[in-house]
Amino acid sequence: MPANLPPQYVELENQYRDEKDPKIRLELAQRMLREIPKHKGTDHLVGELKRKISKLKVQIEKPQKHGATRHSAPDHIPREGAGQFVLFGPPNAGKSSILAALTRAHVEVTEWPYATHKPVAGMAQWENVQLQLVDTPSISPQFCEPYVFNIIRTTDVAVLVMSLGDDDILSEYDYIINRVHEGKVRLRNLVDPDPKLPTALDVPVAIVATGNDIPDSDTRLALLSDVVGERTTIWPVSLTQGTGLNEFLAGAYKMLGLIRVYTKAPGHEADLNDPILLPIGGNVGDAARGIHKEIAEQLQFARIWGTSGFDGSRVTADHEVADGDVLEFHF
Ligand SMILES: Nc1nc2c(ncn2[C@@H]2O[C@H](COP(=O)(O)OP(=O)(O)OP(=O)(O)O)[C@@H](O)[C@H]2O)c(=O)[nH]1
Ligand SMILES: [Mg+2]
Repeated sequence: MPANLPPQYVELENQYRDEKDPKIRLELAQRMLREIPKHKGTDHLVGELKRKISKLKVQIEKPQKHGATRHSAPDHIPREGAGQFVLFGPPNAGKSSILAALTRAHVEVTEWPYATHKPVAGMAQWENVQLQLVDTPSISPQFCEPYVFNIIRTTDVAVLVMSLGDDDILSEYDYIINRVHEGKVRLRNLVDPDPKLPTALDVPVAIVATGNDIPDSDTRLALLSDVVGERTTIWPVSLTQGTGLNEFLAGAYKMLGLIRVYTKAPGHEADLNDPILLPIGGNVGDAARGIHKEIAEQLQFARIWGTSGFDGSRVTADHEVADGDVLEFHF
């Protein structure tokens, strides 16, 4: 086994080994595949992971014996786009309104609570990137679908949605954080670290505060900000006025820790609508692999244009790329 596996990978692998639920195992294996550095030394491991993923998919889709229909809880939403953001929180907070405003998904927005009873995914466009938003049934003392915790546990970023029209915003906040913790989801920075668990398994979390147009919303936002402090970001939005949504998408994208690079053919302009997404720290070889394995294998050098001062310089596969770089591959 190659020695240079990142700690996130090793931690995911430990969790994978202990996990019994095939759907969560599938999600973990897919995350491992994304974390693994792709080079000759890891080819074997990548192949093994892909085999595991195919097996798990077959296992999940296989109908049960005796002709029974499988009624499994919808606790796995396949990730699409640059990253997945699961919206969760108390009833009537505005989760479905956010999907209605930013995606084409069909969701039910109502004045009464508990309108959403199953998860719904939709794609939001931010600049030239697609972000997947997932609406979920609300969490409250009266009603809670335990599968929601599984959906939150395996997402890229969990987004707590709270309403600034809610007089009990602080007790709602406490309730949700504790309830999610009881559901065995560790929201990064919002709960004390568990010494028995690696912190890389904590789910990154941010907060969207809806109703920024409602009277006294400023006061409630100040109260919430005091409690949350520096632990995570709060994005105030108003769905009726359409404000704050772009800031939310920009910040959400930033939380994914990705960079965008573009490719061009010699003598042509780069297509700036079609980025290759790489984790921060990715190199020219990773970008080539983002298009096709063979391009990476046959690559001799690349020319690079970028904000960091490169203007068509020749670089090799191990050259680290920066956000916005344009690459021209030569074989
Ligand atoms: N004034 C105002 N109303 C909002 C805002 N966001 C949502 N609402 C209203 O709040 C109500 C609940 O919105 P939903 O999006 O259905 O809330 P939810 O969190 O999906 O609620 P359930 O799934 O039913 O528990 C609706 O009447 C929305 O129109 C906002 O920013 N400002
Ligand atoms: Mg809803």
